[in-house]
Amino acid sequence: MKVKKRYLFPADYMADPSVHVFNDRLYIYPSHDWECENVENDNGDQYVMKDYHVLSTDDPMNGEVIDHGCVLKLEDIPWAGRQMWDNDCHEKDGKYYMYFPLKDKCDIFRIGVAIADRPEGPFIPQPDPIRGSYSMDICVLKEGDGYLMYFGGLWGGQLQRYKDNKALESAYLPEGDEPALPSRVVKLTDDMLQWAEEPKPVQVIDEDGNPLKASDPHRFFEASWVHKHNGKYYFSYSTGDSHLLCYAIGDNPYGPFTYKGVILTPVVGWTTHHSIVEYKGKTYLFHHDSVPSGGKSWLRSLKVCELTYNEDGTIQTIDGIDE
Ligand code: FUB
Repeated sequence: MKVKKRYLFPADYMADPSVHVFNDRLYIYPSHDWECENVENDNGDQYVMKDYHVLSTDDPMNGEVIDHGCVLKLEDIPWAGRQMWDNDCHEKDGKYYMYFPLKDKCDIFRIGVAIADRPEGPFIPQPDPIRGSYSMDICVLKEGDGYLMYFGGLWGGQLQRYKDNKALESAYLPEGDEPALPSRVVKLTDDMLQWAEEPKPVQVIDEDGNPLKASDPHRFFEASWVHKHNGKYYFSYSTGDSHLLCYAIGDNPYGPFTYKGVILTPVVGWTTHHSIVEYKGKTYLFHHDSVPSGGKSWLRSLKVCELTYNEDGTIQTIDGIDE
């Protein structure tokens, strides 16, 4: 279905919005896209981001969107190599913890933590990444007194280089009828700075209880997001090379999640990436596309629209193309 959408921040190219409500206000934690001369490739070398901004608003469809400026940059991170991809942020005891994927000096994605006293930063990075961390695309969910981190992405996201949380000698991407590579979920330590356990796979299963196959265009690729609605957990994600945003529903934040459908059909641009948040009684889908840059996949623009549930809790599919 076609719905009214808004480009949230036309002044700059930003993508991968992670959105939370802090102090009754919506805070948007996007990636900050940069022009790049590299050839586009499956490794994502064209996504050369070097810093993060924070945006905020109290009316996503019509209100003013404030840019709080650059809150963290590559040169401030001691272990930095290149590429600051999708981050997320959460609050605990009045401190704000930003989790960001960044390649280290060996070109391996690790997950860093940076801390602020306010949701709009500035964020001060920890000297080292989370011990044992790997891959990218982070979402943090508050669950009771604790916090869960979801992460992982294929191809340039490097998830195929790991099995059982250990680096493989050679990357392995399942094919055909093999179960698709899953996203990962892990509890954070009380101080929010490390993983408190071994990450576990996030299973997306069909109505018969079988994991989605590697060849299924609806299987997980990257951009995990989890939100709650009517007591259920909604795990949503990008399918990458089939360019969809899909979702699955479960009773437990660790899964399994039963596949339910498509949230957003393909947009202009290779990537699609989102977050879903309830605010002032409405549910919003934040995402990005590459219409304003004339289709350059590495120059994306933030968008927002309302999302509608059916009575049975399923989500109405939104058209990614507006014209
Ligand atoms: O922005 C860089 C990467 O592109 C993200 O990490 C992916 O989710 C995709 O949007």
